[in-house]
Formats: sequence, structure tokens, C-alpha cells
Amino acid sequence: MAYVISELRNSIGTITFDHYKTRNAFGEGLIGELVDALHGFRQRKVRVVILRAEPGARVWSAGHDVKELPLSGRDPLAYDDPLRMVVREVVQFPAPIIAMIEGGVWGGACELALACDLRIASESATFAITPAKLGVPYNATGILTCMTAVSLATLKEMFYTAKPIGARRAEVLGMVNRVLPAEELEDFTLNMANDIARNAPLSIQVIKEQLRILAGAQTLSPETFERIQGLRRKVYDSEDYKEGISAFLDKRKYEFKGK
Ligand code: YXS
Repeated sequence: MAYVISELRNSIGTITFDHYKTRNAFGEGLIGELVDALHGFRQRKVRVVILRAEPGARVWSAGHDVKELPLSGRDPLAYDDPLRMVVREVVQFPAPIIAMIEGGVWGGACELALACDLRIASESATFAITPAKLGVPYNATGILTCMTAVSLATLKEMFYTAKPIGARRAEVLGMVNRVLPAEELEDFTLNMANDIARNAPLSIQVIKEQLRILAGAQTLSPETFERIQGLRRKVYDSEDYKEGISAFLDKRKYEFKGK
């Protein structure tokens, strides 16, 4: 595997993002290997999965691979987009997934971390939701994923400012379960994983699915859903959307004109 390292020990699976040259950006390659690893763990009936970057990482993941965002007026976060696929894999995985986080978590990676069942972070962790920095129209299920883990006031601040939130503040806000010194992170996370793995897997599997269904229970009429999609099209068809991606790729400051 070129993008992730997958290990299985005592019914606990660990997947390590291992593509630092793109800061573990979520491109098709990394997401493909991540999904394959989860499929393998599902077959092996693992009881807990830990998602992590390499020890001491300054960046957990830089989020969606910007180089793979379409410029051609196509929905950048459509149902079959790799990011959408992996978030579904995580929320539907039949056992708890713990995001063990060191370093910066950016954009779509922040949603993935929030989609995990638990988040254990080191003091170096930061969390940023960045569509407004790139002119991207986030999608409905992605917003819902974040809404189930973060208060509306905090989510608005994160979406509007696109600025990172530090680990300690994230803990106060309930975005992460625990914040620890880096040297304690791995042992604490493994102990929690072992605690969970000793409990009844079927009971945990069912409560996870019940919580997913109940948390996502939003009645949306087809017309409301189409209105949301229409609003998003206004963004991804805009000049600002092209400007956000071009500015990132040209390594220059963006200049949005609201059109
Ligand atoms: O120039 P080279 O070839 O060495 O590559 C550079 C970066 O281009 C690359 N890289 C990325 N490539 C694709 N997609 C990315 N998201 C991405 N991020 C980084 O990695 C190489 C090293 O980057 P560099 O020099 O900036 O590293 P650094 O250590 O100084 O800074 C690390 C970061 C993460 C602070 C910095 O790379 C950064 O700010 N990256 C962008 C973070 C971000 O805005 N992510 C959102 C992506 S879009 C997304 O997730 C959703 C669609 S949305 O926006 O809606 O949330």
C-alpha cells in the first residue's frame, strides 16, 4: 500500500495515513486504500478501528485533494466522490472507529474525523472546516455529519472563518472526547479500544447503527432537497469556486468577488 498502513492486533484494527508528501490529502489513491482496509477489517469482524497519521505528524490530513476537485462546473462533492464514499464507510462500519489525532485536520478530513465515533487528540491537534477558503459548496450530508458532532454556533464559526480551532477549545466544545499530551495519546487510545473490544460487539454494533439512524433523522421534502442542491450549484458554477482552487494550486492568496 502506497498511501496507508493497515495493521490488525487482538481484534483492533489500525489504519495509518502514510502519504505525507501531500500531507495525507484525501485523493482517490488514499481513500481507495482506506476503504479497502475497512472492508478487510469488516470481514475479519474487528471490534474497534483506530484511524491515525504517522506518530508525531504535524498534519493528520490536509483534507480533500484539491488537485482532484473538478473545475468543470461539476458538483465537487457528489455522492460518488471519494470523500463522500469514505464518510459513509466510517458511519456504516459495524464497530466503533476512533480518530486518534495529532496535528492539523483540514477540510473534508475534519468531517471524516467528526464522522468517527470517538476523537482522542494530542495537544497539537487543530480542526479547520475550509469550504469558504476555496469557494466550495459543502454538501447536505457532510453538513449533517458535522452538525451531529458540533454545536450550530461553533459550526457556523468554523464554516464562516475557515480558521483552525485548537485541541483544548475543541475539547471544551465537545468536539473531541479527550485531549492528552502527545506521549500519552497512543496508550490511552489503545486502552480505550481494548475496553470497547472486551464489551459485547453486537450490542455496540446495534447502538452505533441506532444512533446513526436517529441522529440523521431529518425529514426533507424532495423540493427542499432540490433547493439545497440548486443553492450549491450557484457556488460550484461561480467564478469564486474556480478562483479558490486556482489560488491554492498557484500558491497565492485568493481574491473572491462574490460571483
Ligand atoms: O507543492 P507540493 O507538490 O510539494 O505539494 C504541497 C501541497 O500542494 C500538498 N497539499 C495538498 N495537495 C492536495 N490537496 C490538499 N488539500 C493539500 N494540502 C497540501 O502537500 C505539499 C506540502 O504542502 P505545504 O507545503 O503547504 O505543507 P505545510 O506543511 O507547509 O502545510 C500543511 C498545510 C496542511 C497547513 C497546508 O498544506 C494547507 O493549508 N493545505 C490545504 C488545507 C486545506 O485547505 N484543505 C481543504 C482541502 S478542500 C476540502 O477538504 C473540501 C473540499 S472543503 O474545502 O470543502 O472542506
